[in-house]
Amino acid sequence: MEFYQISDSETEEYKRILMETGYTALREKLEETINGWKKIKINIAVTGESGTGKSSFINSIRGLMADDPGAAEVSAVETTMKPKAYDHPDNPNLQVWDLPGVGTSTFTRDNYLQEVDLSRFDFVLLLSSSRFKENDIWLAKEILKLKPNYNLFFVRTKIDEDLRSSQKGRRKIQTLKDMQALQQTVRDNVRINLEKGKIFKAHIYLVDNYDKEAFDFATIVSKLIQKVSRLKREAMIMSLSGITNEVVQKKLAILKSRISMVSKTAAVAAVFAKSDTKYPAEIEVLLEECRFYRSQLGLNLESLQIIANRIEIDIEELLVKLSIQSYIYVDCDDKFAMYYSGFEKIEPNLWHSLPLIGNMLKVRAYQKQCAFLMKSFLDVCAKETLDLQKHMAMALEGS
Ligand SMILES: Nc1nc2c(ncn2[C@@H]2O[C@H](COP(=O)(O)OP(=O)(O)O)[C@@H](O)[C@H]2O)c(=O)[nH]1
Ligand SMILES: [Mg+2]
Repeated sequence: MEFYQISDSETEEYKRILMETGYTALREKLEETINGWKKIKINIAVTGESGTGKSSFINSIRGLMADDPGAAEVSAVETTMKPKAYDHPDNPNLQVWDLPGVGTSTFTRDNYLQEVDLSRFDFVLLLSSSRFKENDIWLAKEILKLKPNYNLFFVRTKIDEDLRSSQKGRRKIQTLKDMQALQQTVRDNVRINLEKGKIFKAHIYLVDNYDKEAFDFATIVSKLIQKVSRLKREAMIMSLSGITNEVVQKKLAILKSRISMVSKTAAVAAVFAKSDTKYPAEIEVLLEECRFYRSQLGLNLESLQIIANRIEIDIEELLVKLSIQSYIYVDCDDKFAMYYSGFEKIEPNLWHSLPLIGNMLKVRAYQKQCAFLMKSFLDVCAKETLDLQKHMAMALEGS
């Protein structure tokens, strides 16, 4: 990842902002540059007949399980009577909409398009747990009439059940090859089913809503990231929880790319801002960024608690078992200041003899020091996230 050193003119500009409008203004400038994605709205619609797995899919893509707080209600009976938006917990601008299918009592072909207004969605995911029905095909065609290359995905859910039932009534254990052949058959059937309805070149995905690493779940996530406009891509990645390994890797790359920018601000603060706490002025900027890593990678205590609940162990035990440290360093100013002192290399006395060029060099030296701290902390978080994912996968497999 490229690291951009602060230029003299940037230093001057930052310093001017700091002197003229204060530290808050400098922080706001940084905020605008690195958190612009938070203002970007992304809307994903999930539709299909009742019982096809809409609520389950929505929970999975939000990184939740049905009994987590804020999860969509999963039930064998129809619960979706009107469109309902689910916010992402960390980013209310990513909304996943649970839309009733066409043909329910309140949503008929006559009023569906007016009630739902498809133009506000970046994606429509049409779910079915068997063949796509006449109403589904009608809706798909209306969508494609509106915009021929609309991001419309056909999602065939409950593929795990197809595989399970194919095993029933047979003595021979189905091999991996048998399973793959069966998936291909389902995929072909969906394609034929859609072609009969005059829908060609459809994007078809097979999923088990309860296993995100199996079948095409990860591919859907990957396609969502790919197909969203370039402007929205970063927002999309940052708004998804680390639900698949690919999302985690993409998040790490984005977090790393912020280091140059954040370290510039921190360095200018270190040299020119007066701190109103007992800690150096750069601490505030660094701590906020490190806390952001933690929440982005699901290492805050609330997220860890959810994982501990899922795999049914005590959170304390989980922390010890995986030797998770990140939450300690960024727990409070005090602990973070201690952590930061481990990175302090700059000798204040050295600069007194060079008051003029001294400041520019000093800003650069601080920038390096701050960048090194963020890089190190991000490495710690990356390792912990991967350990946690592995541990969770193993624990859930064993259960
Ligand atoms: N085996 C399996 N069951 C699923 C899957 N998706 C949903 N279900 C189950 O199907 C039922 C209906 O799911 P729900 O998400 O409430 O569907 P909705 O009515 O479309 O919102 C529930 O009992 C779910 O547990 C899946 O991919 N595989
Ligand atoms: Mg539902």
